[in-house]
Amino acid sequence: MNDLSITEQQMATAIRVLTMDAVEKANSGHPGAPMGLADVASVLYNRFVHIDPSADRWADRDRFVMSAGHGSMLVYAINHLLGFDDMDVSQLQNFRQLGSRTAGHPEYGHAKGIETTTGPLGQGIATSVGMALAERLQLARFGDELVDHYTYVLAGDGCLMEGISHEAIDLAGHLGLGRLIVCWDDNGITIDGGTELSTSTDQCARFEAAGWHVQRVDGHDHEAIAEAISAARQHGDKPSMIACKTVIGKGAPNKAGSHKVHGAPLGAEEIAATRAALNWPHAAFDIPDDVRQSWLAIAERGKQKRMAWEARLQAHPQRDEFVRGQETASMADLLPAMNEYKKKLSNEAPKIATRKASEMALDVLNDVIPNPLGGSADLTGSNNTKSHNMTSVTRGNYAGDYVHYGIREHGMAAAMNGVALHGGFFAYGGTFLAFADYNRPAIRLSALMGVPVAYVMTHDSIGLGEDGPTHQPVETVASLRAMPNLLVFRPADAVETAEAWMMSATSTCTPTLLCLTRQNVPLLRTTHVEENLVAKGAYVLREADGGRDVTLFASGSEVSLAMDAADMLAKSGVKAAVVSAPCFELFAQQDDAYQAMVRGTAPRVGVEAAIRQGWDLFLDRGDGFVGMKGFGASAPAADLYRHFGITAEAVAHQAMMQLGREELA
Ligand SMILES: Cc1ncc(C[n+]2csc(CCOP(=O)(O)OP(=O)(O)O)c2C)c(N)n1
Ligand SMILES: [Mg+2]
Repeated sequence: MNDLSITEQQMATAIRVLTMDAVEKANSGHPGAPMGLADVASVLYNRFVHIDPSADRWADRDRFVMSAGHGSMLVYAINHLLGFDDMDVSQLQNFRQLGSRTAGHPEYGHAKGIETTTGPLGQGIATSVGMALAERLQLARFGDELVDHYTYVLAGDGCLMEGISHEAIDLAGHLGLGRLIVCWDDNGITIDGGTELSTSTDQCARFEAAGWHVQRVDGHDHEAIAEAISAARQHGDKPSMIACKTVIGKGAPNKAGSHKVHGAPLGAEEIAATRAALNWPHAAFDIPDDVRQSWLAIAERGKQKRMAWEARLQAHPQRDEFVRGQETASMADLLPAMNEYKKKLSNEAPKIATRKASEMALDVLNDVIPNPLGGSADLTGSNNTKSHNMTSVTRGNYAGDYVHYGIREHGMAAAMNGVALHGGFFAYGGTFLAFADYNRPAIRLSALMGVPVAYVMTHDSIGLGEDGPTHQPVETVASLRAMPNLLVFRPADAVETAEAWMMSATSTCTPTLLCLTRQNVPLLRTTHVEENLVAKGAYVLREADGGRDVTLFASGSEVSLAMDAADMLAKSGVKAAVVSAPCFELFAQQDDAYQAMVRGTAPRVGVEAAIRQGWDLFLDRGDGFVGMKGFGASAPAADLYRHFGITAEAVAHQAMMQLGREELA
């Protein structure tokens, strides 16, 4: 054991030295956390973690999340030492440089072995809850022959101070995610100085109160760390938190323990002193063979474990089901049932809220896709997210497929990211659209990482009525449309809602967000077509016979207003086309000719019960817009639409103004 710990000490030293040298070379970065956590990480990897760098997506690998993402060099140093083929020494030497895989903060998809993007503090720990949840759910479906892994997290003071940590900890404790193990880097330091400047919380008590198993260790005592992790692993159905007392920047003789080592290079002098103190005579980026071999042995152990797992999978009666569950559903899988459903809708023309239409679409969809995982932040009955045969996930019933995330929008969104990153499930979750701001930092990471989760956001405008301006989105849709790599759908009727869900369920690297009405809307797509028109983002719903005098553009609940306005204009001899625009982002991806055809050359009027921002995709500066200019109010929906002047008459009137004509007939 002694020998082991001597080598392990050197394994930790390798992390420390690679970190300080890479940060020095980049003249930028955060040496403190990786140096302080080097012992915890070395023990964790050396004795517990099972991953195979030659098969980085192996489904039964342990998940490792560096929640304190500023400590990215810890991840890069480890992945380099483990022999990941995309993390050679040049990557470390180009830390934080354009085109390298070693981004300032670890980014999912930039390099193998990065399980999630971290950097916005608190996201990592909250995302890991979703990973640990997916692991429990998968275990319940396939058993421990196929599912036998842990989720390990390193989290700093910052992660635990962030509000999202409360939601994450509470949810994980409640659901009994026993294979989630969080090591807290209890170094008492953040950027401004000592943590006593800004917090007095007893973190251990806080985790205990949320139902976690809690231990405290000296984060530089390898045997104590190992014992704690062993105990955490064996601790039944409580998630575990290990408070690891560490010294930030450990190893740097003069700067360790100070906030000065948090986010600045050590400098040549301190680096030389650190080398001497650590008894590390090797040049920068030079790792002695025996140390490298010790790290590579971890990779080899993982490979053996992975190969044994592959053999079990091949022989497993649920093999095909397991493999299929790891993949996104294909459009071909959905088409037969969804086309039949669309046809039925066009025939029956139900006048229903799009949130209800969403539930009906999910009733069909969830029977076809292999692995839906629904949920809502305590608004199940309002978001209509629980489809007909879904059952609730509870502590002890992980066979369920519907998560009651509680009133934790932010935690829900991060957990959904974690579920998607873990694999095995198509995760969607609901709340009111106005509360998208409570989800937003995690939605942003869904988009940045390109994980295909789906957000079901109901009550999407003043059309929700009496709950008033606190609940009425006005700027929300525009702000979400501003986010790169997020598809925002605002379907007009039940058919468009079904089509939006088809796009959502088959999306592979783009999250989707459905904005759905509380109020009933008429069915506009009365002629069945197999083509998914929502896929084009916007399309001509009604062409003007004999050329357009004006084109009316609308999304969601306002499309029917535009149709009514077109009828009114017809009575005045004005030929109006109506364009339904359920997804701006998809429209922007269409070729120029298609966009030009849809936009037309006639004067235009846009209508949406929201602000105009973003509508320049369809409208020119001089074109008209009927929408909101400020916050809404509390009243029945019909009164609000009249009060704020979002009516068919107003749209028709605006069209007449565009044409320089005074009065409607
Ligand atoms: C949401 C968010 N807010 C602020 C920051 C900027 N920031 C990066 S690290 C840090 C301090 C983190 O302290 P701690 O987790 O204790 O890390 P340590 O100093 O111990 O490495 C802050 C405020 C951030 N990355 N994310
Ligand atoms: Mg700290």
